[in-house]
Amino acid sequence: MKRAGIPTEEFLYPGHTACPGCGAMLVARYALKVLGKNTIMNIPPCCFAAVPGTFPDTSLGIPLLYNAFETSAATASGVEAALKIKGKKEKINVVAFAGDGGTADIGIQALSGAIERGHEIIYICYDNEAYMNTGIQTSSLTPMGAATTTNPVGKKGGWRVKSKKNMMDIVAAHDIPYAATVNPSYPIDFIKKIEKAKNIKGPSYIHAYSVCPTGWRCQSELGLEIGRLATESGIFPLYEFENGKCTINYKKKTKDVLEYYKQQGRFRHLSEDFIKEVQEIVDKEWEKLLLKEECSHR
Ligand SMILES: Cc1ncc(C[n+]2csc(CCOP(=O)(O)OP(=O)(O)O)c2C)c(N)n1
Ligand code: SF4
Ligand SMILES: [Mg+2]
Repeated sequence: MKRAGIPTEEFLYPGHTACPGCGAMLVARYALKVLGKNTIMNIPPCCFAAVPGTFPDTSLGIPLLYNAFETSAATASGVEAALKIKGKKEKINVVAFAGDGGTADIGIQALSGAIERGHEIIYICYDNEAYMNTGIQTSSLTPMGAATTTNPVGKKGGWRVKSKKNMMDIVAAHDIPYAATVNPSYPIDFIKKIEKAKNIKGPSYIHAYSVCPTGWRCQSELGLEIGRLATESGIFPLYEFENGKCTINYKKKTKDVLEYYKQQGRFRHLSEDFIKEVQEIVDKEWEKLLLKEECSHR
């Protein structure tokens, strides 16, 4: 059953130990609402491995397999292959659910291999933009200007000066059947994309915006608002690759980087000039995305 376009059934129950306002919990909650009970989750070390609870208690209503940090996509591939060998008639969704560190850094080789082999798995990266579970260390998805414990602010700078790795482009370069960005601030778009990922033949990749009030030094009750700012500023655009075709799902770019950055303590040390530089990069990336869409639909 759906209410206002959102499935009403829950597979993530109260009682978990995530921080208030944790975006990863919303990402998992929405994804599981669509995927349902016939789902197996493969989870590497990350916040989401720590928060559902310790045996025999769990706030997850589906089976899960904990895997080594670098092996989420490989483990999910193995589960998918094993289910085939066992001749299971009913469709079981095999999901890898990993953080940005576990995806863009240590797990990238396993992810690349799984897509290349064509396993029917749904890989969800919840991107909270740092290694949060071990104390807010920089990952290759930490945004430009952010302070982390490995990029601490000092008199001469110290914060991260590089932009994020573009995971969507990396998976698209594998000719993946389906890849999409999702943001819990846009639940209907989120639900539709998980439905597509569930029904597509072969591997799919979901890149999920995931607010972390603890690591981003922002107010926990502002998570959804901050999420909207991320998309409305073009910092986290909503788009998808469907059999090579790129479609932007939200085209109003009405906010600027400053509005988004000033909500978060991890950016509070930045000068106006630095933020202008970030704005130029975001604008350029947005133009490139528009072109990608135009070219792929020709
Ligand atoms: C091989 C290996 N290296 C390091 C760790 C320590 N470790 C556990 S969770 C974690 C951080 C994970 O970061 P991310 O994937 O971004 O997920 P998040 O914690 O942010 O949710 C690290 C470094 C580990 N468990 N295994
Ligand atoms: S540190 Fe961040 S990602 Fe981890 S549980 Fe807390 S809010 Fe969620
Ligand atoms: Mg992370």
